[in-house]
This record gives sequence, structure tokens and C-alpha cells, in this order.
Amino acid sequence: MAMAQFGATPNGGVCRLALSDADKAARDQFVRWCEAAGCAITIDQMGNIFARRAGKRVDSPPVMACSHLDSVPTGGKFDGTLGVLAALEVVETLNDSQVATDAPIVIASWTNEEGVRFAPAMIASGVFAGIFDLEFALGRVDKDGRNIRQELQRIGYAGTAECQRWPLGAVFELHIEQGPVLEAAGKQVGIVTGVPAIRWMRLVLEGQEAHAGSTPMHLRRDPVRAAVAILQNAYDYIKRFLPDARFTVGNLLAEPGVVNTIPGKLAITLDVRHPSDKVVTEIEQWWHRVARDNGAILEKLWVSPSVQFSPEGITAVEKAANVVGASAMHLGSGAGHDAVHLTRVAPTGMIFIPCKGGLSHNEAESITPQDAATGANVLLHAILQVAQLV
Ligand code: HGY
Ligand code: MN
Ligand code: MN
Repeated sequence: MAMAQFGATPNGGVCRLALSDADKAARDQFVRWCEAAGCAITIDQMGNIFARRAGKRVDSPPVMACSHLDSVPTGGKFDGTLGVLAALEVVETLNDSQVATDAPIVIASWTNEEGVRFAPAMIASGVFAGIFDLEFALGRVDKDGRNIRQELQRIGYAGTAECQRWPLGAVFELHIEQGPVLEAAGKQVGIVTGVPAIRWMRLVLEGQEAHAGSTPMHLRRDPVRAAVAILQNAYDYIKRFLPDARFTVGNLLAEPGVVNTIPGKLAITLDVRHPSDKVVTEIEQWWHRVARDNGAILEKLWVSPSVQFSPEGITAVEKAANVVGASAMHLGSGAGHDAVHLTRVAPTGMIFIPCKGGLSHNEAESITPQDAATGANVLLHAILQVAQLV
């Protein structure tokens, strides 16, 4: 709740866009709390924050608990933040209990998980895992043309540590489910099995700017009119891939965007998801045909392949849920997470707790303290299984 003051919105949510002043304030607070808990702080070239609690055996690869502090513009208090602060809570609990682990424990807060200011999402955990090139990532710009490199320098998080993978015993991420499944099933914990394939694209329809009053309807090249038919077809088309497909138009931008000028340009963002890479590729091909048939441009903003977490990661979470005595179920994630990239470099497990009404990316996002504690306890015991080698 204290972290939610950074970027707090009047409706009780947070707007903490990556590398904004609010993100900086949250980062600074997080670093202060970690230092107070005795952690050593490292910042890497992508501004990722690592807080390390020493282990008895310096040669053991650390166990990581991670998530993100950045949010979408009308985000909730818990998306990402829960996982970062629960990891800190684990460290503080071990400190209070004077428990020394064999392996070090590292808390990681990844830069720009959301990808809404700088596309694509999860870009910094992607550089760490070797999915994205550092220069590509540092050069990504926001709508005002500012890039990640400049913004990291501006907020004082342009770290010098190499942003690249290092040995990890295991990685765990606690996150709210952001969907309705756990709440409907009355389960306290989700043992996450995987994350769907995700494609972000932008369809750009060209028209001709002209006067809204003096241009007869049959003499117009109106991209909005073309978009109406396209979107109707798109919502019909996606039905054949239900119940697992997801299709979202998050932003429609008409330019010049004024009431009395027929738009010369209409840009439509497309977020397509499905557990099967093949299906998402088929849907993407459909959009390429739509672009071709309408003389439009289809930009590809992000390709994230479908991911299944490793049996080791899933089993570690299952065992931890048993130790805690939490009611649990396996489920797939609808949202993308940094764990998607980390599972490529270490055994990775994700833990979900319910959120009210399954609502997220909404200022009303909420969880109960009991669920937060259960999730943190499962995170603690998942970490201990790996960090406590004996
Ligand atoms: O888009 C996602 O799934 C995540 O919230 N970045
Ligand atoms: Mn998240
Ligand atoms: Mn999110």
C-alpha cells in the first residue's frame, strides 16, 4: 500500500509508466527498503534492480524471486508490485528468523515489463535472457521519441553491470492471476503451467484528409469506414479459436484526430494471444491478408512464443503450496510475465493468487491481505526448497 503512493491515481490505482518519475520514486523506495534489509544492490545496463541476500555458500548459484514495478496507465496496486515486495518480505522474514540459506537469494525488479510506453513488453528481462539485443532495447522509443537509454540516464538507473544472464539455481515469480479462474474455483494459489503465445501488431490504414462538410460521402477515402468492416470481420474470425483465443484492440488513433477533418490515417493496435503458436501465426497471416486487401500497413511490434514452465519449476511451487497447506490448482496464465524469458535461463516457477473479480489493468484491482500472505509464504517455501541445499 505504501508503494502504491508512487504514481497514485485519484481512483485508487497507479500510473507508473516505465522510467517515469513515478517509476523512479518507486525504484528509489524499493532500493531503500532492500538496503535496510541488508541486501547488496546492483543495477544493470537496462536498469534492472537486483537486491542480493548473501548465502552461506558463495559458490552456489542464487535463487531469484522477481517481478516488476512499472504499470499500465490505469493500473492497479498489485500487478508486478506484489511479486517484488513479497520477495522483499521473504528476505525480511528470513532475517527476522535468523535463517541463513546455503544459496544467496536475489530479488529482481525488471524494467519495462508492461511494454506500454516502450514496446515490446518484458524487454529488460528479455535482454537478460538473451532474447533481445541490448542496443535494440536501449533504442526503443516512446510516443514522444524519448528512448530507454535517455530515460534510464534521466532517472539515474543507467547501471553499469552487464545486462546478461548469470547462473541461477531457480527463479520464482509471485503475481496476481489477473483473471477469474482461482476466485471462481475458490483456490488460494495457482500453480502456473505456462503463458500463451502473444503477438502485438499495428494496422495502419491510409485515407485522405479532407473537409468533413464539403466532401460528399462517395468522394471520400475514409479509413474509419474501412476499419468498421475489418473489425467486424476480426471479431467474427476470432470466434473459431475460442475459448482460448484473446483479441484486443487497445488503441485506435485517427490523425489528425479532429472533429471536422476526415482522418488521413487510422492506426489500430492488435493484441492476439493463444496457447498455440500455430494458431497465433494463422491469425497473424489473416491480418497480413487484411492489410494487403485494404492497401494497409501491418507493423509487427512483438512476438512472444508460447511458453510451458519446466516440471522442476512447477513441482517446486506444488511442494511449497503443500508445505503451506494452501488449496491450489494448475492453470495457464493469460498475461505475459518476465518469467516467460527467465524460464529459458533457469528452472522457473510462477505462483498466482486471486484478485477480486479477476480484474487487472484496472484501478480497482484488489487482493486480500490473507491471499497476499499465502502467496508470499508459498514463495518463501519455494525459494527455501532450492536455496536450502541441505
Ligand atoms: O501484456 C501483458 O500480458 C503484460 O501485462 N505485460
Ligand atoms: Mn504484471
Ligand atoms: Mn500488467
